[in-house]
Amino acid sequence: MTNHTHRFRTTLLARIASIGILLALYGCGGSDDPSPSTQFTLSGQVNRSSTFTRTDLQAFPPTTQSQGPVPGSFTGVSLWTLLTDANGGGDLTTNPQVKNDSLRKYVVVMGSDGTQAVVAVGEIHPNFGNQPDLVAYDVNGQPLDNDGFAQLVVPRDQSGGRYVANLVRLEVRGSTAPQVSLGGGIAPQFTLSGDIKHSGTFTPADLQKLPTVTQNVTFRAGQNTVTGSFTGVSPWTFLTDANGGGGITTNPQVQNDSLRKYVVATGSDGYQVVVALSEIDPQFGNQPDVIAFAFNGGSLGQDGLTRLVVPGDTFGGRYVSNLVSLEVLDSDTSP
Ligand SMILES: Nc1nc2c(c(=O)[nH]1)N[C@H]1C(S)=C(S)[C@@H](COP(=O)(O)O)O[C@H]1N2
Ligand SMILES: [Mo]
Repeated sequence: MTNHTHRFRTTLLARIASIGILLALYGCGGSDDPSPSTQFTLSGQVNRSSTFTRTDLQAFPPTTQSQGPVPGSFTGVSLWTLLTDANGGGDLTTNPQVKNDSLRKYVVVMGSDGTQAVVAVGEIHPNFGNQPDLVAYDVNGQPLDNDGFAQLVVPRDQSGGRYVANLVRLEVRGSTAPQVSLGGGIAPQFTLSGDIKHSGTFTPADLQKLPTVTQNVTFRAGQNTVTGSFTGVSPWTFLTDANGGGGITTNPQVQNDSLRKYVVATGSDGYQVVVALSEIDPQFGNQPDVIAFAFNGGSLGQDGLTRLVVPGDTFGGRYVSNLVSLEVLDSDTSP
């Protein structure tokens, strides 16, 4: 080895070392880089805004999830418990004047590196989606370490995009406005609007230009149990297909795009629910929701011309009938 080469290598090593130090200082790159969080705040539509440390999280009954897209056995507190518990948790705000008010809410989960994901409250509500999402503080019996003191765990997602590490903030949002009566009755069409390339109005005839799907479902409505088959289009197809909205990116390289978005479905009576876009994104929740125009091969009757169908939910609260609006919103830009 000549001196020249040796000097070059030394310089190179020094540079690599200094880049390493810079990366360590600024925490650039993926979720395994430094700047681990040691606490997060829970705020927004909760009666108890507060800060949570590892010790605070350990005060809740622990729950463990070992299945899911990210390997490991995660232990933490159920996201539902954290948001709703009236003692240690957020004690989620609900307006009793608004039917199923909690279904209009969603939580924005934020990491120290700016990663952000939406979970709909309906998604984790035990009566509706009942998803076992966790705020984990241990993996395989050890603290998360580089993923911060706490990480969101969404065990039933297809991939790990919503496993936001280094949690710094959980914010509950949604409309607190009383249900506006839009008059009710049979809505002839619904409007697609918001963060979508092709806004417009849609009738069942428009939906029939898209591939149709049929889902056999059972859901509870009060004391009744409804069983039957709904036919319509998948809302994911509707939002991404050129014959529908066509405006949600499906590029797998920018998969985090959809994680910040949610859909507000409104009925002709002003009844409103939120579905996280990641719930219906095949890469994440992959839920088989339907924008239905037929029930058991016939009309929807007094449920109107179109109805949202959420087969994964136990109760029918998110089965918004007489759809008048589907709005795609971004948690970054619309509070
Ligand atoms: N537009 C509208 N859709 C709605 C509701 C409502 O009040 N308005 N109630 C929801 C609730 S709480 C339930 S349980 C189901 C009832 O479904 P069913 O009318 O088929 O029994 O509809 C859901 N869809
Ligand atoms: Mo209901």
